[in-house]
Amino acid sequence: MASTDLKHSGGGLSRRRFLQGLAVGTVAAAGLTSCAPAADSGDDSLSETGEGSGAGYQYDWETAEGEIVHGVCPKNCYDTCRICTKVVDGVAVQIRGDKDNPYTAGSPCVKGQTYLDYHYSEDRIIYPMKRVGPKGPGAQFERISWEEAVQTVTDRFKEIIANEGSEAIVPYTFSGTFGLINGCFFSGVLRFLYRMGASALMPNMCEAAGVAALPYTFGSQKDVDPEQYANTKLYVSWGSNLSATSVHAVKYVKQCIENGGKVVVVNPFRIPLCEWADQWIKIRPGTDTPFALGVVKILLDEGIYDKEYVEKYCMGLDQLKAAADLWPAERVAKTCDCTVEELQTFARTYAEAETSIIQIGMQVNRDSNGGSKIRAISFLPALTGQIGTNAAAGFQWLTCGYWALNFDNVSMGTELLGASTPGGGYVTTWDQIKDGGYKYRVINITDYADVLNETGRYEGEPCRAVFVYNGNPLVSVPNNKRVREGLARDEVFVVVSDKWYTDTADYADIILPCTDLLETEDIHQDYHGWYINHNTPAVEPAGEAKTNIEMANTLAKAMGYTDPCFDDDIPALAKALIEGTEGANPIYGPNMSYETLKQEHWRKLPDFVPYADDLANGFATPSGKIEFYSDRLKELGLHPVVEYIPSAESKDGTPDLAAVYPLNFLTVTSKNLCGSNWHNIGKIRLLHGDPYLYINEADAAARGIADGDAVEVFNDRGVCNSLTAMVVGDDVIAAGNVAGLKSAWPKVMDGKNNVNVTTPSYTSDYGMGTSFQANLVDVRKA
Ligand SMILES: Nc1nc2c(c(=O)[nH]1)N[C@H]1C(S)=C(S)[C@@H](COP(=O)(O)OP(=O)(O)OC[C@H]3O[C@@H](n4cnc5c(=O)[nH]c(N)nc54)[C@H](O)[C@@H]3O)O[C@H]1N2
Ligand SMILES: Nc1nc2c(c(=O)[nH]1)N[C@H]1C(S)=C(S)[C@@H](COP(=O)(O)OP(=O)(O)OC[C@H]3O[C@@H](n4cnc5c(=O)[nH]c(N)nc54)[C@H](O)[C@@H]3O)O[C@H]1N2
Ligand code: SF4
Ligand SMILES: [Mo]
Repeated sequence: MASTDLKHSGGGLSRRRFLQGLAVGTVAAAGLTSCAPAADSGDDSLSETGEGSGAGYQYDWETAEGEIVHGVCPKNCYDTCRICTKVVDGVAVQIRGDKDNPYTAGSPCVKGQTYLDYHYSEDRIIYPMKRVGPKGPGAQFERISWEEAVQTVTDRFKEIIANEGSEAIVPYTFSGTFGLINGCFFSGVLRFLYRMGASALMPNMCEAAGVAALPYTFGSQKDVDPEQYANTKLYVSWGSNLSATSVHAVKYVKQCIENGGKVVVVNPFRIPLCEWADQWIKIRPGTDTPFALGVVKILLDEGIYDKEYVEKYCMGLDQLKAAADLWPAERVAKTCDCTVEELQTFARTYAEAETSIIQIGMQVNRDSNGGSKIRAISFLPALTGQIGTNAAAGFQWLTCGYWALNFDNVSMGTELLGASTPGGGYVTTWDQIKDGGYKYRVINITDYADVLNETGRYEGEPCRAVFVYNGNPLVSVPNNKRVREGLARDEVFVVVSDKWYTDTADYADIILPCTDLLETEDIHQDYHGWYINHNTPAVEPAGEAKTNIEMANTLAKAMGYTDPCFDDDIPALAKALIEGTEGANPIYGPNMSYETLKQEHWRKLPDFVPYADDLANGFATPSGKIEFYSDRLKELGLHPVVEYIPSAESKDGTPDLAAVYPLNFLTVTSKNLCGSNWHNIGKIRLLHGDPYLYINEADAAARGIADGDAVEVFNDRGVCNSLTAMVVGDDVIAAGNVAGLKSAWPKVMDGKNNVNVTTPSYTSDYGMGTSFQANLVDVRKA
């Protein structure tokens, strides 16, 4: 069987239409609430394969017979939509939002509305496959049995373990499903990998710098409930774009405005929310630290901070003042490409607000100085007494921290690996990893190109097999040309578990078919909202698809591992995850168990004020206070308050490089994809349209580039040749910066490279995360 034909058919969309789909630029405010009711999903003009009812079944939700099954969208998306599937005679016939859930009521996003197309797609891989012929684009596969697939994989793994050692088996996993059992962070699949002694992967692709930074200030991380955006007096969107990343949260920002609240945006690139904002500060990328310190200086100099609160609950004010004194307004304006007035207006608006929430986007932390940025921002709500004083005050970064479940029961890291899954938390240096008690080599996803090619930090450390599940490294990982070279090496045996012939799967020796949300039981935590959810499978797995847990248990047994843990099924793992947490964590509410969650489908944390307990009992920092000054940071060789170290590629940090490659390349999230998911699905491919490069008119003119020209974005790492110039004014992006969307599949774009051939693999200052945004390029007409 040939690899799926994915010829691009996304042309023909008008520029206006595309802008609407992308939700950038001059979009009417009404277009922001992109969470349309289900009835709007049948826009025939977008339909390639007809309306998405499973197997062509004609349904009427209200009257049709059938069973309604409660589920959750498992994608790596802020919203974690609660959805209901109607099932008739074993066939899923329609998907809707769970109307009882206020957050995602009504409907999933437009992508979620295509889940039935997705599920029943003829392109889906539902049988094990082996490659016949060469690796790479155009690879051919033929169907084999699970027995043959498992035998081939385990024979090769055993051979590698005997010859090069178990650590030469290198996993790649990230966010295909975000289920806690079948996902990547603490999943049951890790038991198999840890038992084998494979390299242990730090899954630090996304949020590691910020997760590491916030506890240095607050001792823990307690984000506000996004439903409280509606009730706050000032909502600050700081390097975020909910219109793309969390369509269901936009309504709460709208309610904030309707309730008389103000909105401020801090972002180098225009987002739809700018239409509604009282102020938009078009900050230069990478310079959030000096901007935040400039705000601190104004608050302190003008005495417009909460003195009583700071005196009582914070420590290190003098040292903070010294750090902020380096940033008088004129210097900030010059460094951040804003005006003194903009900075002052922001500072005073922020200080005056009775309540405020800073919603920090994740892109801010994907920078070599990303942890410092998040730490600098964290001082603002502390200075203004917004921490622990009101449910609608504080910050929002990501809420996973609340779900202190028994993750180690699921991964068995402590037993099998010697320590729990590496990554996130306080892990800031390789020394901490070395001292962490791991029995096997730890690798960082940030360095994946080096791991595969045995270069850099991994010089001389063999990579002989790659085991990919829940991820698409050839789309998502930085420095992608080198990732492709690594996967192409003859001596690297590649196993991919997926349901699509992704660019990565074209390098697979063996493909193992995985299930999707309609077929997979799991527990899902929100990471923006305050919900925990259970997904009930609605239908039987297609063909011979297996859940990740079934796959891992099958492989483990074939390796000869007789440990009883490989008999655990998903319900057993779900019980082990949740059991005992009621006592351990009272915020779950009464009777929290696997059984009750299964019956209730989802549960929200009870109302409470984040950090109110800390105000009463002390913060979980060494001093018990909010720490503007941290000895722990000093011990790690980092500035104990915070300092501006320019991004690893930037005008301030690397002027010589900037003379050759003068443009900051922002690679941001698409409303129409989730990670790389959906780019191969006809309707969504049409919505996503041709990928654009947003370029300021001055930069375009200097390069002889006209609107609509095919362009190449390049640096020493590679050439991204899939983009078309969208020439825009200062009202979208300033000269010196260009922006494109992340996560496009090369094979959907006639094999052209996506943005990640240009992106670097620097490690962020805190947490060893990625640095996608520290990326200097130039652009030329193709
Ligand atoms: N539709 C959809 N939703 C998703 C996802 C998806 O793929 N599709 N992915 C999910 C995942 S995995 C994640 S991590 C989140 C992504 O969430 P984010 O990373 O927050 O989303 P982005 O839109 O990529 O980036 C937000 C904004 O940061 C700005 N920005 C870039 N650099 C800087 C900087 O240095 N300073 C400041 N202040 N702003 C900067 C960009 O211009 C952009 O508008 O979204 C989640 N939700
Ligand atoms: N340039 C640039 N690149 C970026 C970013 C950026 O800001 N800029 N952001 C990064 C971020 S924040 C993220 S989160 C990553 C996302 O990076 P990845 O997690 O690698 O990418 P996904 O597209 O989410 O990969 C999901 C794959 O898993 C498969 N899958 C889905 N469900 C299952 C399942 O149940 N089992 C198995 N075995 N497979 C399954 C899907 O079909 C899909 O092919 O991208 C990163 N890439
Ligand atoms: S991708 Fe996000 S918004 Fe869309 S259905 Fe899934 S969870 Fe909801
Ligand atoms: Mo992410």
